[in-house]
Amino acid sequence: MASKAKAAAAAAILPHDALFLGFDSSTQSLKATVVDAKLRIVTSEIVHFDSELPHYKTKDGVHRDLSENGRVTAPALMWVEALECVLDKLKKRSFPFEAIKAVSGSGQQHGSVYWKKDTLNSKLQKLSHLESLHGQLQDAFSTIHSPIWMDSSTFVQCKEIEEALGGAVALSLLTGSRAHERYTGPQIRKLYQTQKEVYENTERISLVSSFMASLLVGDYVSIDYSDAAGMNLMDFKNRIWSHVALEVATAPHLEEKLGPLAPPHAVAGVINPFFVERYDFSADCLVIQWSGDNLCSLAGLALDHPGDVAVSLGTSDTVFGITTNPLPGLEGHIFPNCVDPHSYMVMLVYKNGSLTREEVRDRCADGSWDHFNKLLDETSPLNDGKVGFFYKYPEILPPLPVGVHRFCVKEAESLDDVAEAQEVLAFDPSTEVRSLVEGQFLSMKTHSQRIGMPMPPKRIIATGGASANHRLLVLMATIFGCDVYTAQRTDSASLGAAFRAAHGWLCNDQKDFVPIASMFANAAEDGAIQFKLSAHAGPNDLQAKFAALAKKRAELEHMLVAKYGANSTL
Ligand code: XUL
Repeated sequence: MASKAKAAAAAAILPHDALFLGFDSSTQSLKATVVDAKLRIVTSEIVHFDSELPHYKTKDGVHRDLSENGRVTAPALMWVEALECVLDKLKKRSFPFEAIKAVSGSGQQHGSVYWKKDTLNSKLQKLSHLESLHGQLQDAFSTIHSPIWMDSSTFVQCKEIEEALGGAVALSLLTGSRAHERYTGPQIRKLYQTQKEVYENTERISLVSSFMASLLVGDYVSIDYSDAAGMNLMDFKNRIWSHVALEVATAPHLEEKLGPLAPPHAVAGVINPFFVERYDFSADCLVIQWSGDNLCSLAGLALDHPGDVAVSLGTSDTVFGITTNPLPGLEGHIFPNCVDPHSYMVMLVYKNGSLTREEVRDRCADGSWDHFNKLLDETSPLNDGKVGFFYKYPEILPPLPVGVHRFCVKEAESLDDVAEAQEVLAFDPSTEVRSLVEGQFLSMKTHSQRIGMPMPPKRIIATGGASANHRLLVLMATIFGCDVYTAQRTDSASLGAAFRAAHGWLCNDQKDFVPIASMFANAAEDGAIQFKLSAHAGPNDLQAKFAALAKKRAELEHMLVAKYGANSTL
């Protein structure tokens, strides 16, 4: 280890008896994960909203408004009660709260909470440990319906905001993303336009992350600048609110309702006496700024260098990674990295993930993954130039409607003109299966590069249900040209929040920013940041051929978007 790195690692030693608590306030549950000073998981606990807090009458943690297409909300008070509930569960197990040095958390991104006028003075700063938290805050919100990331009812506001800021690309260059219906700015604008009295009766707007942190501190906690990039409101390069995005494009007097921004590794405050009295937290336990769930997952998967990428193969497929050179445009999302002030997290979300793979499996492989894998083995990498686009659901990346498009690109490595690609109606089952999975990874590679990810990546950590399929990982390693590791834990967000609690505590202790990599360097061998090497980068010549095929596929995609493209902002 170089001496500078050695010094950093020495400074990054956590007190040996310290514990750090991370929460994940997600769509369906609130999870708590505790790690020790060597980053080993000590314990975890969870509260499921539907089954354990049934009086809020949520389904999958949310309320879908049947009277309004696309409206999805959740009751903020349920998240308050869940916090008490998860801590009560830990207390029942005699968990030693007094050993916790710092707490942080992860919140579902984009969701917003509207605090009613006078709540800070009359309620939040006056919490009594003799009464429940949710009892004291039941009248604290100007609307009990908090819009969340699943909401897609703000199409009109997205258009208005993009127009006000000079178009979708201009908005993306400023805020890191074009307007999206789930993003907080369009949600706030809609509230201002349709429920003006609620907007005017609001003294503070929090994200789910800063809301939960506010409960722990007993004061309004700033929005951190990583999660703030999911709002279409922040100048993401300078990490300051954009006056035009706020006041001109979204709603008047918004800046005073949002309060200041804070670095994600900063201390938000010390824990409120409510938690000291009720649960025996130490009075000097720090609350570190909470952040968005995807950002916390990046920390939980120990991505700590530019070129580190995570690919989650789930209901929707998500790709995120670290770069120092983000390229904002019409695709994807850019956020300041929550554990490194000098880099960014770029993220791509695909609607067609596992459910689309399952549709092809059911159609071509009798519903069997074994059969699906056998079909994959019957074809060779590059699929003889057979390329497919499979959209069981309207896709956002690229914006294309439901449909399947199949092409034969004669000789992938020698064809210069995609016009020579021939569209066909059907492939045989094994070609179909390979064109699906190769297509998904080729698309991820192309779009990652387009948004500024270094290519090839340094390494990929694969997560999500489909990462259990080794053949998919081998293909991923070949197409991206890097080693692929697996992390089977599904709680990277709460784990990342616990790591961030430790990291924030360290930065505060050192009175300076400490690179998280030096904290990871001191983790135990059996700590929570060990990953299994699952697939080696494929041979170079094959990687080069895939790079050529990726180019062809991108041209075909461009052609499809020009022909069928939906100008969707979902
Ligand atoms: C990201 C997004 C979701 C939420 C909920 O843009 O909308 O991933 O963060 O997990």
